[in-house]
Amino acid sequence: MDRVVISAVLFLVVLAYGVRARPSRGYEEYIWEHLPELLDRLQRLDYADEPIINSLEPRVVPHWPNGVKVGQVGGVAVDPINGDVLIFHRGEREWGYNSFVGDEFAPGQSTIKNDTILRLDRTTGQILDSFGADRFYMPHGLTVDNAGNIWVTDVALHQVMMFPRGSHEPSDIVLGTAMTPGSDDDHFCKPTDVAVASNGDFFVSDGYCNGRIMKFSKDGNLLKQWGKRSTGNTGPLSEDEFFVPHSLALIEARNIICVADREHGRIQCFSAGMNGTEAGQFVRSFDNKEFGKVFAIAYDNNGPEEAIYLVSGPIPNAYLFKINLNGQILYRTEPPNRMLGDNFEGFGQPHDIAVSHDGRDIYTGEIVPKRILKFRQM
Ligand SMILES: [Ca+2]
Repeated sequence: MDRVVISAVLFLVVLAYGVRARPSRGYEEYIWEHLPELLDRLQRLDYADEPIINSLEPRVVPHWPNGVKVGQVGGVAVDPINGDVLIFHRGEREWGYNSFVGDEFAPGQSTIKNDTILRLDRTTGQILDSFGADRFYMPHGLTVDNAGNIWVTDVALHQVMMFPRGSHEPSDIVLGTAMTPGSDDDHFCKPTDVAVASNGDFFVSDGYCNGRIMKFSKDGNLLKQWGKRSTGNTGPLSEDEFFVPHSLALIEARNIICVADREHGRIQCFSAGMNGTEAGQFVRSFDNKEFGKVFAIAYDNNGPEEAIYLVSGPIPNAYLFKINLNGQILYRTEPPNRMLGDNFEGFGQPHDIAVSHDGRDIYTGEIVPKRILKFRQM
């Protein structure tokens, strides 16, 4: 930045000298006449040293979704069929210290009375549909598969549910046992997210208290599971040791399932086991101290190179990152809250992230503040 300032000052000195050398002409006249070339020079003079990628940082779309009130946002996803934005939020419920007793949801709490699943118009932000009242206790992950079915996880129910496209009632495939945490084949413990392959096979990250990834057939039969809960040791981590596997991103073309290993602050990727290969083989890790905790990830193959978006947090290390598959950070950004009318800067606690199918728009859902943001990439 210093270089930029020094160069700009030098440029102005040269400019002033040039103006003095033409006493018969006014300063403004000279500027206007030469403005295009001056601007061009100014740009080429300094900014080559600045990371060009900065110009690609996304901008928050103000006033989207205008007037839509949400509670803590657990999940956000984009409907691949029409680009609608789906939200899974907690209404009046908040996840606090007394929400759970051990792994179990604290007794005496009712279902959330609000509609917890919202379908928003990607352009206007209008609510197009809403449902999911009086069913959930602590909404967490939300995923829309290629057929438009909506998958959710509830960490109080310890269950995974699927709502067929257009339906407000879940399908017969309800996995896990309601209100009963566990670590065997029929139980989850605060499951966090779902990823669905185009053949219907799906993955579940399980979860806050189990450190495992489970792969199911489209009929809900368990095909494979791997991973172990973090031991909390400070020694070297094994590749399949998770400390809150919190979000999934399936890169189907590469036969990879990536896991946001939240508390370890890393992304662990494994073979997805498509086309008869074995699932759960470690492939690679994205690990960078700059990430902090990795809350959620999303994959995008629209740009000149494939990318993974992630949201980190909580404050003061809450950012939206874009990285490429070499692990390079392409940008790190945060919302300009003053512009949005909030009284603090940046993210509070971003919880999920989704990207539109054309790669132009990024959506984030936050716990603090309770909001969803739309970012548009330039
Ligand atoms: Ca999601």
